[in-house]
Amino acid sequence: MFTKAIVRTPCKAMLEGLTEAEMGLPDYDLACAQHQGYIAALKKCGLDVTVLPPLESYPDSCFVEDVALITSKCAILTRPGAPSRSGEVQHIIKAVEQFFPSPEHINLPGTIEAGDIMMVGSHFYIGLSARTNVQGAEQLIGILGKYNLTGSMVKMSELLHLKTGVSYLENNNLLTFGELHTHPIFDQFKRIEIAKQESYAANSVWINGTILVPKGFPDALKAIQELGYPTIQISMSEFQKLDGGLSCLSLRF
Ligand code: CIR
Repeated sequence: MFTKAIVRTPCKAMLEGLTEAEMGLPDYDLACAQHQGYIAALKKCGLDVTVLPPLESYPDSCFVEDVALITSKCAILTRPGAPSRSGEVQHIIKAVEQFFPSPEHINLPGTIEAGDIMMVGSHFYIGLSARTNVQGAEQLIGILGKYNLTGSMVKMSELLHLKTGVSYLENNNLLTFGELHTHPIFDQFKRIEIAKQESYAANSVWINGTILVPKGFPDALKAIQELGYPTIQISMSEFQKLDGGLSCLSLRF
């Protein structure tokens, strides 16, 4: 069970955030309203939410998931592979230290963005993407080992982050999209394939038995509900324009 979450309010500079989505610029006020809806959903799932202030110098800073990995046993500050995002890490340290006073670090030449990390029990799958490299993944696996946790690498070639195309819903259920649907490393899971036109919903989030699903993806929603999960739909359109999935907006632990 998770009890806490950390989020960061979007900044006005989010309009300059990294994106390959070609969906137009986000509407800042709508993004803030959607962010409020996201926080309300986290609270509804029983989480205590720490809300950090906007950081105008970092357009992508609301995507806090990428800058730290928080497990039940340790916290690890990452080293984003996107140069414009590397400075975000120093701004999350204080919030993380409130819960884990001595967080671990990933050091260059290693890079990791935690959108590339998927937790399955005590095991962590680490996607090798344009943002996360082998050195970063090796460092992370070494750190996890100190806490009796394990990790393995997942080669990827198409998606931004591992969790862009795969989400673990507990109970052996995995939402998958594209190259990750057929990836042999996930053979032991029950895989629920999300179609291309709804691929954004492959990033859905399990929180204490409920699945948060982005709004507007009816087939994905139905498939998740048919597995027996209660769901909460969240409007994410303004974050989708920045390639930001539902999981990216929070650290959950
Ligand atoms: C970026 O490209 O870094 C942001 N615009 C989106 C980050 C999405 N994060 C995630 O998937 N974990």
